[in-house]
Amino acid sequence: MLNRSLAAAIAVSAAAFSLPAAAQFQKPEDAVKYRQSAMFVMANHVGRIGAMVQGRVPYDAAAALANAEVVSTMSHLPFVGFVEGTASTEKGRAKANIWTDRAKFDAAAKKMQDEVAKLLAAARTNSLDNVKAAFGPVGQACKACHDDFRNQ
Ligand code: ASC
Repeated sequence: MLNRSLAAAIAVSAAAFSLPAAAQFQKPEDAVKYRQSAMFVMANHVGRIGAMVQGRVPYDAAAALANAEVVSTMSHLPFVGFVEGTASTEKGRAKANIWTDRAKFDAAAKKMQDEVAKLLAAARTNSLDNVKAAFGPVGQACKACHDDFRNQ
């Protein structure tokens, strides 16, 4: 049976994890910086795979897999940074419809994550053809969300 202090500690951490995302950022600009940073790292590693897909650098199965793993991890990170009230400022391009059409935005994020998961699975096969086939839909998912929810 749980003793009282352990039960209290569990209750405290459960409350901490259920705090709104905004509570994780000291100021709105930090949320913007966080999501942009996550996107930047993700795009960099997508680009490294893209260079192999396009034949600009030789295919290296281990490197492709390592990059796909980073992309997969990063694909889950930006969204906690889309805190209410942090639409487009001079520092960001997030459109207000992210918050007025949140279900569509969340679905677009999920679509990207699903395509990234397929890219990771493809990278695990060590086949450039499989990576090539999975790469296009990742780019399309990135672009679709940017077209709808990012100022140009
Ligand atoms: C990338 C990147 C994007 C998408 C997009 C796909 O590598 O930084 O924003 O792919 O360009 O069209």
